[in-house]
Amino acid sequence: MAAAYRPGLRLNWHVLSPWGWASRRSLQTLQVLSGDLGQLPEGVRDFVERSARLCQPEGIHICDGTEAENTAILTLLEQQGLVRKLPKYSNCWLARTDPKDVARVESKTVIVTPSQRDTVPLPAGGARGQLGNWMSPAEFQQAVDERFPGCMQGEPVSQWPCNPEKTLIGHVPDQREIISFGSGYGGNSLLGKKCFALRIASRLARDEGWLAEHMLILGITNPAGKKRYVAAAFPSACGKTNLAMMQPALPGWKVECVGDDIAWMRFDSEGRLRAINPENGFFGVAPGTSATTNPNAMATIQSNTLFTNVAETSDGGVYWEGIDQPLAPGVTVTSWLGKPWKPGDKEPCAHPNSRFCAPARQCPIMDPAWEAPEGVPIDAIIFGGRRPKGVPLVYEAFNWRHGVFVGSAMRSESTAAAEHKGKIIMHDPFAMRPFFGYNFGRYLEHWLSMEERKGARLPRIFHVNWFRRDEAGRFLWPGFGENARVLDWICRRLEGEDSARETPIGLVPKEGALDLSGLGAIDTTQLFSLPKDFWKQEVRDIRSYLTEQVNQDLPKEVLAELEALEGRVCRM
Ligand code: OXD
Ligand code: MN
Repeated sequence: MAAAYRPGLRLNWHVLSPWGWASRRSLQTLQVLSGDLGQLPEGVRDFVERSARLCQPEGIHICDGTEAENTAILTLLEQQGLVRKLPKYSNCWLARTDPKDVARVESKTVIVTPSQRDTVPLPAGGARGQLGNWMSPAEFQQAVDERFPGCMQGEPVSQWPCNPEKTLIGHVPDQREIISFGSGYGGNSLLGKKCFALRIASRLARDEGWLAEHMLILGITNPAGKKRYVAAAFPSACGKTNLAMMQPALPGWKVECVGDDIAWMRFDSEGRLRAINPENGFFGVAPGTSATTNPNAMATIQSNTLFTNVAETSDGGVYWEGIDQPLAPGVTVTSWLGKPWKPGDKEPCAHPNSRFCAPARQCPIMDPAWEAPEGVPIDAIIFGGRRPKGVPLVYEAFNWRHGVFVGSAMRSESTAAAEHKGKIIMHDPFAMRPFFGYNFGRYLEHWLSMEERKGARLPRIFHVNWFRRDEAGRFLWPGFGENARVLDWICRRLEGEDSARETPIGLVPKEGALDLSGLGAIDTTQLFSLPKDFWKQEVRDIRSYLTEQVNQDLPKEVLAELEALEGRVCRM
């Protein structure tokens, strides 16, 4: 199962499976530029031929995945001005996209099923659904017919071919198909990532009894040599990559990375939940990445890396907000928009969703088992979000069912990874809101059903928030490598340590149970405070979200957990 997705420097067809069209040009007139159609498995050949007839490219290149091919494609793209070599590093490249094609477009991402309710719950009172976009097969067929015929004809007119007005990312889970049009950016066009490994795979997982989740996977070893693996779900741009590659600030601890974005998990014959990372690389947000926040990512991206929409230095390097590297005297910066830029300018030099795409094997702390087909055993699942107020640094769910509720109630400040504007607190259940491949109510049922699996040893569930601020807006917790202190407490809880006290929202570290040695002043009272008014409002918000959005499909167990929380908060 491992390595289904191999991000690399390659061309993207943008089409995995067009379905239905009028044949315009016969294949005889199409040139196979490289490779042999006859050598392809029948189904693949059929797909290529149908796609070529539909899209009418000048020629067909059958990828062989070799380094020579990679180099040839890069050379071609360089000649065409689509990528630039970054001479400061080894085999690193910069691509600047059309400024209209810079992030996932959730509003144009659809799931196609015969019945709307198979894709999304029907919201109460005619409210606008926020848990995915459904399109009927007929409407989708029409959309495909409008977009694909002849779409590969002729020379591209811009440096970055895209069609923002017509962008459409379609998924047909019943056929396991993905059909993407009009965008060349990230999750819209790296179809193995969000489209397959989350949306289609979550549906496969439900049908087959496993889980496909928006989670990092890391191994953590304590000073005594005891190793545990945990999986953690945070919404986009909440520091998943930083946590997955963390350099623990606590002496003697070691973190090793299995993956930074997606986990496929299933129970093995002994009842242990085992996880694999289905990706082969990292596609991380560049701004904020530095030798302080993520030294392992910085080491990973020194070679064989494709950067998009970062700024470029005149000495052939990359630059972005928070890179924390002084510019050498005389070195100038060109922004992601190709304009001269200097520190202090109002506009950022890199797009907030600019990225690096690098092979995972280059990360200095990849776990020895990161490609093990049987996966690594998961002892804890951690949910989290960017919550400036009210939510404590860490708490543990009372049990699996409560943990599923905690996942359903996740919220976070919005991100630049998609098209959202401004900093609002958005609901993002299980960090999967943009990635559900089927009705979220049924997804909750699927999670709840794990409890009934015979012999399943369920991981414990935790919630973390590294982003709480004081009244002056300052972070209350240093984050990054210091988050190892929270993982330490989680590991001790897994060992059965009696180091938690009960609160209305879950179990938090007892006084003195969190190792804060050498950290300086930390206001633990504020960090763990549970303001009653905040939690009353939080419960109201969760209730209106779940009852409005999940409506008839909300499992009664989740509603019961919400009501239990409501009762505990009222008695606070
Ligand atoms: C990502 C995301 O990983 O948007 O790119 O979550
Ligand atoms: Mn992600």
